[in-house]
Amino acid sequence: IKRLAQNPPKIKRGVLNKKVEEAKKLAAYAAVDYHVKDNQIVGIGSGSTIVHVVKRLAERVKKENLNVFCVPTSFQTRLLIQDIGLKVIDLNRHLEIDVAIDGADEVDSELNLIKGGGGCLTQEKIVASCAKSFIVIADYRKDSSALGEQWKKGIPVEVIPMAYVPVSRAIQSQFGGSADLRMAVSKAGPVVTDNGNFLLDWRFDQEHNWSAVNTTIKMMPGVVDTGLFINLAERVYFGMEDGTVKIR
Ligand code: ABF
Repeated sequence: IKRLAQNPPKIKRGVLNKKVEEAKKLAAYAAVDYHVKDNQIVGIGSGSTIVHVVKRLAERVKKENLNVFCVPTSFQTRLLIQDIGLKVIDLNRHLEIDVAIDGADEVDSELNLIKGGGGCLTQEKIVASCAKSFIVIADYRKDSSALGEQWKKGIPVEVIPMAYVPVSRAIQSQFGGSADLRMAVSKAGPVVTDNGNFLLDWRFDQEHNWSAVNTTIKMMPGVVDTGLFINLAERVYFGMEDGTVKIR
């Protein structure tokens, strides 16, 4: 037992990663194949699951000769779209998006989402709210009955840099838990979003009325937006461990 504890079998992580990656791909392909049609404006979210969306979309555009324009939700996604040869369009050119597809950090039984683990929540929420239909894709680990059950890193809140301390204190005093400045992996400084702002990660210690919490936090001076996506998602595709896709 001691030897096993010192040398844990390495295979397991590789197998898990492969399963998770396959689940992300399944969800992404299902969403692109069902929801994207010719002559559409498509919002493209951020994160690792979205990479599969971009690949599948590029495949379909080539094969079916589709005329699709993409609205990215982050700098990373813009590059991804451009590199693969898809057409990019900005919101100031086209106000209405036919369908937006994005990942999530956690999805509860009522399709409330925690997003922003990747730091792109504000642009993601803008694009989602301009879409006629907002579709979420995720692997099975994100499927939850109540927020906080699976995702332990807290709810991200994007703040104007000078406001991070007052906002953090206000969140903690009104709702408890701890709202901490997200630091870069190097610890050299805070993470800075595509919009030049900071992020707080609020680890809550009880269940809340998420719609009310979202509205209250959003009203705090200095808050740009929260990673709570309430009443936005129309449908969620979960890629499952057994190779199926679960739709909620
Ligand atoms: C974005 O990417 C985020 O809102 C969410 O934080 C994250 C999900 O990442 P991944 O697809 O890599 O799990 O959609």
